[in-house]
Amino acid sequence: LSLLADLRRVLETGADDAGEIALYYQPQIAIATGEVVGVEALLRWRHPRRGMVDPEELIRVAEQSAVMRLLTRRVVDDVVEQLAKWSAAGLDLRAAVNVSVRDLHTGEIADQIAERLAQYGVPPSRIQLEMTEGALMADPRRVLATISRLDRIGVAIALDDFGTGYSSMQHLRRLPLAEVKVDRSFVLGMVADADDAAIVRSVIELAGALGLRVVAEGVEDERTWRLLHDAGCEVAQGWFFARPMPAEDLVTWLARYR
Ligand code: G
Ligand code: G
Ligand code: MN
Ligand code: NA
Repeated sequence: LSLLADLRRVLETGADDAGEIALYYQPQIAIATGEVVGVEALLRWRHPRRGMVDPEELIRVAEQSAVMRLLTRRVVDDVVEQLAKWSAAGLDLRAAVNVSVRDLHTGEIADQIAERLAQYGVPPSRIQLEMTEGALMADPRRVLATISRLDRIGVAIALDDFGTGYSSMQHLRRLPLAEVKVDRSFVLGMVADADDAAIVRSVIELAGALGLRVVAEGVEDERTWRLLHDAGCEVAQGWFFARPMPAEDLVTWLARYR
């Protein structure tokens, strides 16, 4: 549990001079036009002794305690500040931020996002939150209250890892969602497994019928990209285009991509 202690320390105000905690950004591409429509922010922790901490372990550790709130606060602050920097440089990107179950149990996150957006003069349409269906299992009423509040502020919500949870259809009907992200396990299997391909195609169709944007994550090769293109998927994200990268590298990547 010393990892938790280290995390608590590094998240204290002004304690991360070395920039141990950083956000990497992965581009999202509109399949029809090839345009970059946004980025997903993904947490990275370069631990001074352990090296790069596995992000899933980082989240698992943080989620066990109140540290998750500090971590999410840090992520939101960094992303909004980064959006303002990009905007000043003429890059009007949209960034998606992953949130955990607990982040949605109070309205605090909505207040914090609204405050930061106002402080940096960033429009709410520039930030989007990604939540998993697991968040809804724990305390559906409180989560619904929070995401309704975010929706009113103008912050869109995506349902992440879609297809891996329970009562997926109900969530799609009940929630003010803007986007569905097909879980990468299905996308990764598309080329080799007809069932995976069928699942992805039906999620694309369902999302379309419900007026939701659909993003396929985990696109690693051109054949998958083509299958998604032919299935009418709107947005793709994955190593085929780019791995998650530091903000500085993204600017270079974009310049070369265009
Ligand atoms: O980035 P991959 O890069 O390995 O991310 C691993 C897992 O960690 C994913 O499930 C992703 O959603 C989650 N994750 C990444 N960044 C964040 C974050 O800022 N907050 C939360 N809650 N989860 C994150
Ligand atoms: O759970 P969530 O969807 O938020 O997490 C996104 C995760 O997917 C991150 O860990 C990110 O590094 C990873 N990822 C992004 N693109 C690809 C890809 O093309 N292939 C694989 N295997 N993982 C990817
Ligand atoms: Mn995500
Ligand atoms: Na996902």
